[in-house]
Amino acid sequence: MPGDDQTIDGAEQFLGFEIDGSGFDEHEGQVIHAMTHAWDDPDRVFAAEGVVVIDGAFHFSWPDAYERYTYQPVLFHADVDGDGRCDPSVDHVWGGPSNAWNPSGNEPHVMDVEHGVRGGAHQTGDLAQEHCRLINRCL
Ligand SMILES: [Ca+2]
Repeated sequence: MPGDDQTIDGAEQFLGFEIDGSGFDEHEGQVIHAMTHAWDDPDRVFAAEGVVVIDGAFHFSWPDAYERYTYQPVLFHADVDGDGRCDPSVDHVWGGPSNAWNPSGNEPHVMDVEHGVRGGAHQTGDLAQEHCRLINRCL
C-alpha cells in the first residue's frame, strides 16, 4: 500500500496526485471513474474514485497515490450509459502513463487532462477492453 516510506534525505517515495480534467462538456453530469496503479503491477491499485463532471470539468485529489519518478498509469472511464460499469462499446475509455515527476521536495504531481487531446483521447479495441477490466475491479 502507498504510505509514507521515506528515503534518508526526507524525500517521500509516495506523493500526492492531483488530476484536473477540462473540456468534458459532452460528458456533463456523467460520472468519470479514474484509477491509478503501480507502473509495473496493475494489481497494486493506489487510488480509484468516481466524480461527476460539472461545467465540463472534474478533479481528483489523492494523497500518497503517486510513486515518485515513475510513469504511472492512470485509467479513465466516462460512464456514458450510467450503469456504474465500464463497457467500451457504450462508454468512453482513455488513459495512459503520467509524466515522471521527481520534485526536490514532496510537492504533489499535478496532471492536466483535456478531453480528446493529450491524455484524453478515446481508446478502442483490446486496449479499451483491458482498461475496462482493470477499472471494473474497483467499481
Ligand atoms: Ca457504463
